[in-house]
Amino acid sequence: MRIQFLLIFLSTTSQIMALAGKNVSCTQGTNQCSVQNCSTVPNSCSWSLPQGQTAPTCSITDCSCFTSGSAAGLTDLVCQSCGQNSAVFTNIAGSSCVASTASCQNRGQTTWITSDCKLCYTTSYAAANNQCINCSSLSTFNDVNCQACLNQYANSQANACVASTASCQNRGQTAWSTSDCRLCYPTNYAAVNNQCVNCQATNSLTDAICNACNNGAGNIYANINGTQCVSVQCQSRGQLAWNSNDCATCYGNTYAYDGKQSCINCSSFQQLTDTTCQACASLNQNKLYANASGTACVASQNSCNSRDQSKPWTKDDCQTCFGNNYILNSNSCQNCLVNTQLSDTICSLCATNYGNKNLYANLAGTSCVAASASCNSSSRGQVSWSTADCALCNPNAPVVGSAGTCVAGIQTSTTFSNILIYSITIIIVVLFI
Ligand SMILES: *[C@@H]1O[C@H](CO)[C@@H](O)[C@H](O)[C@H]1NC(C)=O
Ligand SMILES: *[C@@H]1O[C@H](CO)[C@@H](O)[C@H](O)[C@H]1NC(C)=O
Ligand SMILES: *[C@@H]1O[C@H](CO)[C@@H](O)[C@H](O)[C@H]1NC(C)=O
Ligand SMILES: *[C@@H]1O[C@H](CO)[C@@H](O)[C@H](O)[C@H]1NC(C)=O
Ligand SMILES: *[C@@H]1O[C@H](CO)[C@@H](O)[C@H](O)[C@H]1NC(C)=O
Ligand SMILES: *[C@@H]1O[C@H](CO)[C@@H](O)[C@H](O)[C@H]1NC(C)=O
Ligand SMILES: CC(=O)N[C@H]1CO[C@H](CO)[C@@H](O)[C@@H]1O
Repeated sequence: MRIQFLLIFLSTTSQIMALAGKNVSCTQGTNQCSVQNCSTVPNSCSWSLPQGQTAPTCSITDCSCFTSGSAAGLTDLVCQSCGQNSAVFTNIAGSSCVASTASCQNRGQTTWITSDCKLCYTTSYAAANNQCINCSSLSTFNDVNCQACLNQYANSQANACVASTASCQNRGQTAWSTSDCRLCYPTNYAAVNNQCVNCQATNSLTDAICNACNNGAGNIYANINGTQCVSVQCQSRGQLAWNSNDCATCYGNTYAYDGKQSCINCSSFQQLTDTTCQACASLNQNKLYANASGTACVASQNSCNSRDQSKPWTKDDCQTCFGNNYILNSNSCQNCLVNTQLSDTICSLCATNYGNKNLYANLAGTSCVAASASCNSSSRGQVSWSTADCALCNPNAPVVGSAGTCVAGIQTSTTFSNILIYSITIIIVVLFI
């Protein structure tokens, strides 16, 4: 009974003593402590004039009218009256009294600091540019926000905060490291000459880039055109001798080692030599020799351009090396398409080659003609001349003369001019008589 009474007494006393709000200053010039003169209050709270005081000093009548942390409608004035210790400002939501260094709702000139942001908003907030930002829903990724929220930096694409050792965007004096490049850039980057370079690049690659991108192991050299990282020295070959594998790796798979000191493009069709063609043989269906113009490797039996005496020419090689208009004539290749020094032998071989009947050289040796026998009288033997053969063999003597040989048709006109001279002579004689 006694104990029960004591408890009731104590609790009643403590309520009376602890729950009356502290005295605060409301609007001057009236005797009333009211919502109008002080501030709004949470639902079941009210202002009152403390005993022995005169307005504008007022206090919250009973601070148990709200529970900090789950209230609604708190004001700084309510918190000044009821807040515990230095929790004299309402948070932004008006749900609890907090011990920020200045008002949350009426900040005035006081700069925001992260600790106040966390008290005034929630712990996911931080101060950036004198504002509180919600780090849980960051949408602007810049260095200021990333520093405020995570003590990090915005990546180069500004779509995430990253733990680089310095800013990605305003690097200042801090040298780039490959680890920072990888954090700051979207794909696989590496630091080369204090810059971040893209390891996925397919142009302008150098040995330094390939080395950095592959951490000094594996494909640490750039190929010749800088499109790929490869395992052998290409751009910085120095005195190192080439071989066919390295030529293909460095220059591309149409390249082969020329056997001397360089790599050659086996798909090129210029200034080819036997050496070139032999170096390229495995890439070129074993066409071992350069043709006569050096514009193709061909499958002749022997060299086209420097054939030694012990390797006689064949008709096939003549054509492979020089072209289909060539025939073999006493161990040399003869072009049928010439207009000088043609002989019956040449014409006959060319006629066979072309499948025509121009078996004989004309008298001047300038073309092959389809005469019925040689144009050379000593070779012609017993075959008598016809007008057709005369015309074909020698356009200047297209007629068969009385001696059975070809003669110039002009003989007729010679006769005519003789007649003319006779006639004129006769006329002159007559005139003088
Ligand atoms: C408010 O002021 C009155 C009169 O001066 C005083 O008796 C009372 O203790 C004060 N209340 C508080 C909580 O300080
Ligand atoms: C902060 O952002 C998170 C995530 O979007 C959200 O759930 C939370 O409500 C935000 N906080 C405030 C106070 O708006
Ligand atoms: C660059 O070289 C590679 C071989 O290393 C080759 O495959 C590629 O075709 C070359 N690209 C150009 C543009 O020359
Ligand atoms: C090799 O030569 C061919 C023909 O000239 C050319 O098309 C090709 O681009 C060359 N290859 C390289 C890698 O230069
Ligand atoms: C060499 O070969 C090329 C390609 O077949 C051809 O165009 C050229 O006419 C040839 N040159 C000779 C002299 O035959
Ligand atoms: C004609 O043929 C003879 C014997 O075959 C030869 O000696 C002579 O050089 C030839 N004359 C011409 C112009 O080809
Ligand atoms: C200055 C001021 O706002 N005074 C007001 C105090 O509250 C009463 C009513 O509660 C108003 O009538 C006064 O105007």
